[in-house]
Amino acid sequence: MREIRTTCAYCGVGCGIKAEVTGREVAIKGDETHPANLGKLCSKGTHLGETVGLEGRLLYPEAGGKRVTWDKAIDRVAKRFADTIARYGPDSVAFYVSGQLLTEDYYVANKLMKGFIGTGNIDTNSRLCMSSAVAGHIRGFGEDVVPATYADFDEADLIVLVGSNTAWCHPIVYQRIMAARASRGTKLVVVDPRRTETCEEADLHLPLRPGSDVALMNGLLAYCRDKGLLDEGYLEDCVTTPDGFWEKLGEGSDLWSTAAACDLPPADLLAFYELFAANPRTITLFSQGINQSVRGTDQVNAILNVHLATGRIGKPGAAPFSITGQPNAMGGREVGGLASTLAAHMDFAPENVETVRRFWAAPRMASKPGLKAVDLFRQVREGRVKALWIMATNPAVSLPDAGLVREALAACPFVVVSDCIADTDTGRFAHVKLPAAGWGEKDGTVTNSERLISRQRALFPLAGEARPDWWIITQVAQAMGWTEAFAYDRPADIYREHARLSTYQNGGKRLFDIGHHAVISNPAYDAMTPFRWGGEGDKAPFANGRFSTPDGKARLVAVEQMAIEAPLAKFPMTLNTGRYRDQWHTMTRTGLSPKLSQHRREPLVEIHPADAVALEIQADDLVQVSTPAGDSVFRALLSEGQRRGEVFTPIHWTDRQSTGGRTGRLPRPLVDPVSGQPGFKSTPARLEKLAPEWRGFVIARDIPDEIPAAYATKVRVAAGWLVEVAGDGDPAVLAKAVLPKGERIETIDQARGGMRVAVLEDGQLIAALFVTRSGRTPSREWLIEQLSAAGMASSIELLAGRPATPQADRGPIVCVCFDVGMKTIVEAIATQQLVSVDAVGKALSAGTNCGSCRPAIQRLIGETKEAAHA
Ligand SMILES: Nc1nc2c(c(=O)[nH]1)N[C@H]1C(S)=C(S)[C@@H](COP(=O)(O)OP(=O)(O)OC[C@H]3O[C@@H](n4cnc5c(=O)[nH]c(N)nc54)[C@H](O)[C@@H]3O)O[C@H]1N2
Ligand SMILES: Nc1nc2c(c(=O)[nH]1)N[C@H]1C(S)=C(S)[C@@H](COP(=O)(O)OP(=O)(O)OC[C@H]3O[C@@H](n4cnc5c(=O)[nH]c(N)nc54)[C@H](O)[C@@H]3O)O[C@H]1N2
Ligand code: SF4
Ligand SMILES: [Mo]
Repeated sequence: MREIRTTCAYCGVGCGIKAEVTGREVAIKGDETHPANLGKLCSKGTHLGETVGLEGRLLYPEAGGKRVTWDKAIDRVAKRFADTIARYGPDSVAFYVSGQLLTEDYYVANKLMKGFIGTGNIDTNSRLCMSSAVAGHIRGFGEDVVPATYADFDEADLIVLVGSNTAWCHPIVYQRIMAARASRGTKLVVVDPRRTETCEEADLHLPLRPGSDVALMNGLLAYCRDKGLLDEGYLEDCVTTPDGFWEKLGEGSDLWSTAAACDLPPADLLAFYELFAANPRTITLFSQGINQSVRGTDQVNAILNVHLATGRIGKPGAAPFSITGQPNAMGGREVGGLASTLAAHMDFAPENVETVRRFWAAPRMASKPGLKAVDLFRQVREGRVKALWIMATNPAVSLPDAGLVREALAACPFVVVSDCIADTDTGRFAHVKLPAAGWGEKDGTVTNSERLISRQRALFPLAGEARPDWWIITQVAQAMGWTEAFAYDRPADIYREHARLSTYQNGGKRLFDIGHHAVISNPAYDAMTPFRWGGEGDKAPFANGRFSTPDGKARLVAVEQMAIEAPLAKFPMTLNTGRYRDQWHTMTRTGLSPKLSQHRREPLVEIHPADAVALEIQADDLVQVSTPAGDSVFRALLSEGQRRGEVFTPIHWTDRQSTGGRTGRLPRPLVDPVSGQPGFKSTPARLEKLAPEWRGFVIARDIPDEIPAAYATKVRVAAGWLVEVAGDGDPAVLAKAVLPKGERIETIDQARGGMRVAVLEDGQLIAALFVTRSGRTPSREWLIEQLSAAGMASSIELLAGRPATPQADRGPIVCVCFDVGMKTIVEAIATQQLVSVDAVGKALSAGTNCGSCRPAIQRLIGETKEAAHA
């Protein structure tokens, strides 16, 4: 057993992990010495060990669907890119990369495209994620700098979460906020149209009208001015205020107009403003509810304006805080991996282009920004971009209007995909597939949300013929003739060059400067402990009131609330999209974990009960969601947490897991005019109840790729798969397609038009299918257990779907670490009069390991109390 310190594969919190490695197995623990998490891990980090096997991995290069050697694959990619460039010029090729690459991978991809191929056409999925924050920071501060750290949560008196489901998407940050609240009574306000689990502990939840955040923040700023809360000295010395800024702000920013614009009770709005007035130590944390909007950059600046004007920046516990999504979104920004930035926090100003050209000794420097993601794929579809290399992202699923993206990929003459997974929606369009090293095999650095650079270290040898992304990119660069410029032997070589560029002719112009690592030795790189760039010493960036603009002053940016799109006659509702607690994006990795698949077993559309009544939709009905871009089918979940007229769907399910639940098909390709970030959170939509003739489920050790059912969504369970299905016609067609050979027992329920089949091998259940036309289907849990249970159930039990002596029904699993179900928790709360999450933890252990389910337990305590009073 070896113990290796590394960082989590998933979110931008960037938790440190202590991995105990034995062969290809790993026990995952939180690293108590890592400043980001101090030993804690959420459900996804805790269960990383379930995702490091070789199942589904791409293990060797493929060209034209056939296995080839690395030499052949690299030669093919290099030749095709070189030919395309020779015939059509550098702008005819592009890279589309990812915040899930390591900084070293990212650096060489950016260098190859912008310095050697000679075009700005390298964009990243961070365009879909952070680009409005980047653009807002540059407008306000002159540089893309996040002026906060997690330690600020410990010192703030008020934390405002805007457009962030922190409890699910940044759980360890959420736990830190909860700890601060418990110890010093920090106030918490959540601004989100939906009532998410993040609202469970909040002092105030503002369910504002989607897209009205500028009005909310401008109203707050006007309130601060009227109450004399502006920091006049700071404004004078450190901030440039455009002419007419205050006059413009005054129009329509009074409390009543703001309340109307945001569709909020004026009393709630005032309560928020008063909390803000009373607590100068304020952190405003924001995320996709702000960024993913066609007015995202303005929304970011509306937040920055408030902090700048009240001097709540550069001080302990006071800052605007754009939290990042992907593990290395920040590292990508540092190397300049966006098409709109150049390198090392430099833009395309002619003197920067010259600086970087000289540093790289670049033969062919890009002199202007390249295509941003949505435009890039448009140009691919129109045939202007003819060779595309996609690394560590799944755009066939995750870009808006995924249907159009698929057309683009299908039409593109040459598509290369580097991924660690063999069969992804995007990989299906690849002419060449390159096997990338997976999380447990990679070696390099990542930067988290708070500018902390940490090492990610390899735990295992490379799987099959998989290779690190930096190696693949530099091999192609060398094959294209740039041997010396890409002659790196190890990630440390690349890191040193990146550090040198950050300091090269910088002279204090940019805060991103890690020049002290320009000559870091290989052993020191290997042993590197987390460190932060930005402020001087322990100080926050901008603590001295100097910003990265030519005159050193920050800038207020006049932003106006844009009119919000009125509902369309054909699409009267509004679709909002986002994440589930235990799945990561397109499920290529979390989807392998049976534990993580317990939290949500299907993609659900969340609807307000009153809307559901009007549409004659009941809980668990199948519902078709249609938008101007496309449609997909989801299971209905009625939720009081939705605003009326608005629905929510999760982004995770892909064609690999389902026929329904395909959120990616629904958003339109509309983007913010400054940042180019798509407005994923707001799409006109229509809902229709579907009435398939039958519905039910299949569980099986193995499931074929194609499932002949109108609706089918699959998730991993212990020892196999669970597929929820619905369809028309004879279900025997489905049974024939999905059930394996073996000893078969079955019943047909003529009255209800049902069918129940169990398939056994040596007396052990290997598959089962339950469908019904009008009746109920049994709970899935016991049957799932029978796939791996040693004790053999009787035929009668198997066809009933439950044991002869009934077990207590635990309900859906809430605590995945200790397998504690909802019904068990509710019963304990009621019978033992448990009033706190800790009390539930003492009684049942639930919530005492990773803590991700604590907000859910809190909600159950509230609901049980309410039910008792009703
Ligand atoms: N479990 C899990 N965690 C993740 C990820 C994951 O896939 N799964 N992905 C990571 C990544 S890359 C990212 S970018 C982050 C995203 O983290 P978050 O931004 O927290 O997650 P989302 O669910 O996309 O959206 C956040 C919230 O914005 C709200 N919202 C929608 N419209 C508006 C609006 O107009 N105004 C306001 N104020 N709010 C609005 C939504 O209702 C939603 O609850 O999560 C990271 N962490
Ligand atoms: N409707 C809607 N759409 C959205 C969003 C939304 O909120 N709503 N959110 C957007 C956001 S914020 C994001 S970040 C994107 C995420 O969307 P994607 O980036 O498309 O999602 P992932 O599933 O993370 O894709 C990563 C891919 O890289 C592979 N991979 C993992 N590690 C490595 C590696 O080290 N090397 C290589 N070469 N491959 C690797 C994985 O197997 C996977 O196929 O989705 C965006 N799309
Ligand atoms: S909060 Fe969870 S997913 Fe994010 S880095 Fe930490 S353990 Fe990983
Ligand atoms: Mo993201």
